[in-house]
Amino acid sequence: MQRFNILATGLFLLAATGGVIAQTTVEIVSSDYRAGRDTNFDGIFDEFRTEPNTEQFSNSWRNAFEFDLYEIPTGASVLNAVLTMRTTAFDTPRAFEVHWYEGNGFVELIDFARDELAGALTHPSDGGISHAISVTDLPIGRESLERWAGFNVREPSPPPGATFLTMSIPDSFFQPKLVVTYSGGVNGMRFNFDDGTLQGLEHVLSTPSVFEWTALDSVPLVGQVSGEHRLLPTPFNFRDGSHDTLLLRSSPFVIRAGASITFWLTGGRGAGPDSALLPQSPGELAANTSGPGVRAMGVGLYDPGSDSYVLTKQRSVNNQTFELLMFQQQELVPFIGRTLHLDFFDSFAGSWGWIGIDSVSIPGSSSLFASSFE
Ligand SMILES: [Ca+2]
Ligand SMILES: [Ca+2]
Ligand SMILES: [Ca+2]
Ligand SMILES: [Ca+2]
Repeated sequence: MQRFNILATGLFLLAATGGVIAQTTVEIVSSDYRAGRDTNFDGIFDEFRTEPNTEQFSNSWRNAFEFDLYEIPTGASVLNAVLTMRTTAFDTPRAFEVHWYEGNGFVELIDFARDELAGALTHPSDGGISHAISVTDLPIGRESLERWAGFNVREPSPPPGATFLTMSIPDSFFQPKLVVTYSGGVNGMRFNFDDGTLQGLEHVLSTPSVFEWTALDSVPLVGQVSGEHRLLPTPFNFRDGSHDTLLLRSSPFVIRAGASITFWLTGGRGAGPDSALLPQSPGELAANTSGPGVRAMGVGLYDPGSDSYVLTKQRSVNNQTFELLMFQQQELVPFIGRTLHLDFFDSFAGSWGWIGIDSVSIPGSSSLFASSFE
């Protein structure tokens, strides 16, 4: 599961000025991690590996993975960044390369062909070997790199007849990790719910029923993205049942250029392919899960001026795995400078009639709205 672990916060370093600079170190696991192959060696990657162990590279295969820099505030100074990974090989020694690119949260076929050398490594002897390379000099977490750091790994010249060089698979202990130590920076609005509260999100509809989203830490069926808490419908045993419509709203923020709004949802899609219409305004939502109006589950960018949703999203599938969804910076271009809210809504009941929420990030847009729950 993708997650962010704060290894150490509140470490203090005496600065040259005599002041004190807070340092934070985060260990980030890849948000996406896949293997891809160039089947005809023309430099264009053609297919993803579909087997569950996506770790093989060398020959025509490469691995790529992207890290979500969610925990690193906008404008922070990166003091140290180290990429760790583990390879296994026989027919050693083996020489391989790590290349860097600016990601977008998902590994796409084109990402396997990105060329910007971050480090050249050797796998010296038979068996499993852990590697660590410094990537501090890459623009990780700075203003120039919005949210995602991507890497691909390749073996340019595998020895003839050699067996594969492999990396530890996603979700395993030795999968690639990015460990970043930073100081400073300005947080936008971020919601991880790990203090057990809504962290300032507000139930908008006036009749908070016995059934509503709360920050839970003890539901074994559902994973988490950050920490131990995520918003789930409560009581969770009633998650598929009928209820008054839930509408949870952020405080206002200003859309800024070059920033995506991201959030992770678990649970259901909310409506079948033939009725996947999402509301164009909060007023279109049914008052409850059997009433007239739109019955849906998802997320909307709410414009109070027009009382409408300028963009909406829903999950793509029904399952308990958290899915990363986003309003990408390109989608947000028409709304730069506008003051909007982020809404989560659920007016849908039935099989997979629930959603859970974690790790919401609205990038630093205005210090007026800076997070107060760090
Ligand atoms: Ca090809
Ligand atoms: Ca990508
Ligand atoms: Ca959380
Ligand atoms: Ca529901």
